[in-house]
Amino acid sequence: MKIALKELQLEHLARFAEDFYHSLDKTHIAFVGEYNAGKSSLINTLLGKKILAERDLPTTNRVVLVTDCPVEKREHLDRYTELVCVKDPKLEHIVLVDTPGLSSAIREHEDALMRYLHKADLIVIVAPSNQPYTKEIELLLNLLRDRHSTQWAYVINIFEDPSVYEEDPTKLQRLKEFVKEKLRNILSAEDVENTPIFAFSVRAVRKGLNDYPLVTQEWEAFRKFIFEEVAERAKKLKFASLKEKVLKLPSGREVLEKEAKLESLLDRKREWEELKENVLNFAQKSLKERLENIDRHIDLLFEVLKKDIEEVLARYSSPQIARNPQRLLEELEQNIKVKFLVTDWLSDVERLLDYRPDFVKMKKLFPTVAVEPTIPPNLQSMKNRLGEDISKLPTAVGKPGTLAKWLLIPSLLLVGGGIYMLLSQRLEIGLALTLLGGLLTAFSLYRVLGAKRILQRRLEERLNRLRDYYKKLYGEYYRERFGEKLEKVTEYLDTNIERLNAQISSLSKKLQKLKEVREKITRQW
Ligand SMILES: Nc1nc2c(ncn2[C@@H]2O[C@H](COP(=O)(O)OP(=O)(O)O)[C@@H](O)[C@H]2O)c(=O)[nH]1
Ligand SMILES: [Mg+2]
Repeated sequence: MKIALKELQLEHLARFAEDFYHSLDKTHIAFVGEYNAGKSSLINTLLGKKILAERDLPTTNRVVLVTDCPVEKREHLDRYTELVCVKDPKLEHIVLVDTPGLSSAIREHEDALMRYLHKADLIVIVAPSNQPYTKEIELLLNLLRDRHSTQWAYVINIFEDPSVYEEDPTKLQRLKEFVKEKLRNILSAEDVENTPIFAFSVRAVRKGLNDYPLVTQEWEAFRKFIFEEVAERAKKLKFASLKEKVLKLPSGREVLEKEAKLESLLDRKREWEELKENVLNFAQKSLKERLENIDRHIDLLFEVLKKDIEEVLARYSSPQIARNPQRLLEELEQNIKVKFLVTDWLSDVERLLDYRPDFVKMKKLFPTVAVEPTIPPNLQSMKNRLGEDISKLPTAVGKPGTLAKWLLIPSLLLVGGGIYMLLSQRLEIGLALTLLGGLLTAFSLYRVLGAKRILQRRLEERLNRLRDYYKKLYGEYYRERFGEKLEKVTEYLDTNIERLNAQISSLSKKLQKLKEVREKITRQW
């Protein structure tokens, strides 16, 4: 084909075809399964070389493509994909694909793995014998079962001692039958028939197979399946599809298809951008509402508190307060305790500072947005602080009139003394003492009689200060926590938009190239 194109002097097209030849047209065999199922070990064993890290961290969310290329190398194709080139003729027409653990991937559909699996031609599910079928595997099957081009295979990696199976071969059969039964629940009867199931132990294979004839048989069948059956089919397919592509090119169908794809990518990008805008608007609105709600709540709380204090105060007169302030203060304290520490007021505050309902609502409104409703920190301590401050309130205002009360008798004595002096004709001293005594008496009386007013004013001032303080404190606390959480959401949205942008730009470039080639062909033909 290449030579034929060269003869036609279609250099461009020849190079273009070569690109296809080396990448797109290979058959991709993806190995998927839970973390630690033995996927990487299995690929290494198939190739007889330690190419992939075994016991890799479950967090490495990367797809690794292993295939044969002219030059041995390792390179990152993008953030999520690594290409390992080895010289191995067995891989001329196939790519073996190692994937991270399933559990983390399925949670985020747009994840690297899920994107990848949509283009895999054969998916080999690898599961350990002690857990041969999991919810994640079921989800995966469900997600991809309608893709008619996907073929499945199943490997049960025997982790326990394989001699158990050698002694009782029906055990192996039962293990396979169990998996087959599960597959029947999801795949069509035909697909299940076309899904070969193998059970062997990667570790036993590595140790040397002489001791385990049954498991050996299984392993050999699997090797043949991959390197003969699938690879052979891949070879035929590649030539067929290359031919098809080259023939399609002049007809312009390729261009049209790519243009349609580009259009749909642009649509999706617009959708995500719109989603981001809506999410941010919603967040802004609910934050505003919540802050107002916090203000209102605190106002109300202090309003009730004020009324309560007034009610208690009404039962006391100023002289009573000056004589025994302790009694009033204790009653106030008792009252506050009952009102606020026993009733639900403080839990209301705790609920008010919790942003989860806002994010639950967000998730309901925009199901595509990934938010985990975790509990915001410090809720308990924020609530306790208020409780403490309020219960300390009565003791913090002091005891007005107490000092004046003690001053009253000495000042009256002073007046008495002064009058006595006056009567004894000691006019100057007498007058001075009477005046001083009179002034002190008036002052003390004023203080004693004003005790209630002073107390009331101090309580009110303190209440207002506390109220404003807590409005500010809670407002800031909520704004900050909410902001942190929202940032995670925006990050998620931005990543998706960026990903689409990258796809769009790469597709546009391809399209451009395709158009150039097409133009050249039409000119030369
Ligand atoms: N006992 C036993 N251990 C195995 C077997 N296959 C793999 N392992 C071990 O299981 C661990 C996880 O293997 P790995 O290939 O990294 O799993 P992956 O996370 O699916 O890629 C490694 O320590 C392997 O040596 C097996 O057949 N039997
Ligand atoms: Mg691995």
